[in-house]
Amino acid sequence: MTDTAITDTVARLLADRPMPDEAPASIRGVATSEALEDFCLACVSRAIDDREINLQKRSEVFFQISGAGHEALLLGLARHLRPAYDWFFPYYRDLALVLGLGVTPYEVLLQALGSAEDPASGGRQMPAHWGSARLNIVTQSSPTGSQCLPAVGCAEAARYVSRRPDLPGCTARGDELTYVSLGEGACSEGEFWESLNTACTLHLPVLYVVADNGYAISVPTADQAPAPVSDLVRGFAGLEVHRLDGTDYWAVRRQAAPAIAHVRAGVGPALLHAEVTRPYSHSSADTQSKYRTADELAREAAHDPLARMAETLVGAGVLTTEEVAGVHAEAKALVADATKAARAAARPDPATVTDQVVRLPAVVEPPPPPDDGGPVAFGDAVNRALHELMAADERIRVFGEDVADAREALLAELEGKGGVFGTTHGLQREFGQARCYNTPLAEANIVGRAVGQALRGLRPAPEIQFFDYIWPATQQIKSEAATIRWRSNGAFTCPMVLRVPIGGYLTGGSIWHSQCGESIFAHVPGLVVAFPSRARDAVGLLRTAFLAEDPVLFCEHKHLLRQPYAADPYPPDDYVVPFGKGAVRRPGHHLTVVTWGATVQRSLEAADAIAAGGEGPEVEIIDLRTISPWDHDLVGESVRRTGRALVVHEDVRSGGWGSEVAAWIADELFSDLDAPVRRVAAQDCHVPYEPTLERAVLPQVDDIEAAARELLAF
Ligand SMILES: Cc1ncc(C[n+]2csc(CCOP(=O)(O)OP(=O)(O)O)c2C)c(N)n1
Ligand SMILES: [Mg+2]
Repeated sequence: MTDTAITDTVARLLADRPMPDEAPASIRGVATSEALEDFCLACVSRAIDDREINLQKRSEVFFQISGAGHEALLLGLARHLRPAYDWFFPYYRDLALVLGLGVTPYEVLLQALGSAEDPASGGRQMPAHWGSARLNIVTQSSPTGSQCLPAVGCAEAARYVSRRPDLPGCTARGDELTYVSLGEGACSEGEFWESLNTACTLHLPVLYVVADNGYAISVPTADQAPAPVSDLVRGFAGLEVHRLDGTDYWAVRRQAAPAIAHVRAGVGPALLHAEVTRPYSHSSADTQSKYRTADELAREAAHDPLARMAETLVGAGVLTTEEVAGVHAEAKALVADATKAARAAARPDPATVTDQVVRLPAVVEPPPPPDDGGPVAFGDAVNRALHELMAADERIRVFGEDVADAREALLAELEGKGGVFGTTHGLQREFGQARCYNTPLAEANIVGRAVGQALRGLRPAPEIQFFDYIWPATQQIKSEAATIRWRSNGAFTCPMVLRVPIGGYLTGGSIWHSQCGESIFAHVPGLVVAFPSRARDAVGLLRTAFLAEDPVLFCEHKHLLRQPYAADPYPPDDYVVPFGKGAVRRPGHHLTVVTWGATVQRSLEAADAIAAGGEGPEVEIIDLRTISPWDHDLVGESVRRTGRALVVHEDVRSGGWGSEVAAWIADELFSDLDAPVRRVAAQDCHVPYEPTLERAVLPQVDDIEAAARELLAF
């Protein structure tokens, strides 16, 4: 069973069952042989569910969620889709689809049993979280609806790549489509609607499949929306919409074929809204008799897709009733064999559990570049670096709100916008609209589409306009981008450089344009957080970020963009800054200050005041440059020497990244310390508008100086 392709699974079920001579060559327009094969697969799919439920009761499987009731729909669709050619973002109930695409029962059982050999996740993800790099089935996550925007990004990438066949690591067929499915409950998620917006605006080849089984766990459809989704979406220009009976295999075959051909032809997206059943409870954690009557379940059973398929095949003289029972029995035996084989497969090794969280690019920092040449402001340096990087790598695409210059037709006569801070100015003019473009005003859309493009090997560089507005994208950053490598055990990666202007000290920025909050993202495994304080480091870190195979949150402090002290001569081409490597910005031997971003300069000023021109103590200033990962070695070496540590940051104090740094110092360097570890940070408060109030909330030079003096005197 181990290496058996699914065609062999079907062949085994049909081996002793030649089709009777009198059987029709086709039934309702579908070749009888195909219908028979799909019936066998449907029985295998159901048998897998039954087996897993049984194994779950015996605590061999730790969770179960079934594909029961959805089989005819998914097998009917799989017939028109191309594994390893089209791209797939399935839902957890898509067991029959993945079987139809070529995932074997053995592979499904490997995941359910949590084996190391589970090709989807190596035992890391729950059952029904599909993923097969071999078949273009993208690693699945659990948040309902979060697959939609990456699917759109994937379709976008296919178009881009198919016109540039030489991009390294990227392939496209030209007429592949992107399949994305969800339940009617998940259609309530905003990301679904954001994705439709872009799929329609760009006429992308996305096939949406909504499997409507009437319930989202216990919530009936009527509680989700005012009308069925196929009615709700009718305002989307360019979306082809079909409603179908997903329990009728033959109806699915007939209706899906033209819709899929439409999508494949590149005319635009289509949405199939299919009614299906849910004979089993939502999952092993649910008991549907608590909210569905026996009558209702009995009525639904009359539409069970397996029973309907069997009825038609028997009616057409292809199978007898006894043979139907025989197929079920053999499917069960086949799944039992697969279970046996999967039980014998290797168990995961706990020592490997932190493998594939993130892989840092192996770059070595050259000696500091010469300090000659005219200073370039932080913001201009970022702009220049983006020009340089995009010229060298056609996989890089920059997109977000206002990042483009202007409408193409007006470029000759206008200066162009290029971002609210001007950091993307001229990119559209130089590289064209395909490489620098505006998105809808929707942050999840921006990052979700980047995820899909990254999965196809591109190097997307999405921009969030202000850190204060990053939150709608949090799910895509935290639950998608940051988990893709780990949850797929390295089968998929998500390289993207997510640039975001951050921070305050703006006098007038107020709560909605001044937040820091990098600690929230530094807390997320799988995400690199860079936070440079000067132009040279911004360029070096940006270069490294585009070498990474993982998502990088690249914080560009708004206050630093134009400050003369943050300007540097533009560094030479080979200047890169490794992730997790800090820099000593001021040597000293009496106290170590660990900081990053806009508080680096404030710490330097405080240190100068304390040194009093060589009369006072010397404070060492370490600029971490990336806070995840951060440079434990540099901090450790310094604090061992000085015996005193102060962590300074602009983010709020409680739970800020300073808590992590301070805790580490206390843990690791306790015996080297001559004073407690202190923090200077923003008050636990929002950033206010009025300048004296802003000063009171954000850490100032005086605050740093006072804390440092206190520690020095301890
Ligand atoms: C964002 C998010 N919220 C809640 C959940 C918990 N949850 C898992 S499945 C589900 C119901 C989904 O219903 P539907 O989309 O109709 O799919 P079905 O299970 O009926 O096939 C819920 C609420 C989740 N996984 N993700
Ligand atoms: Mg549902």
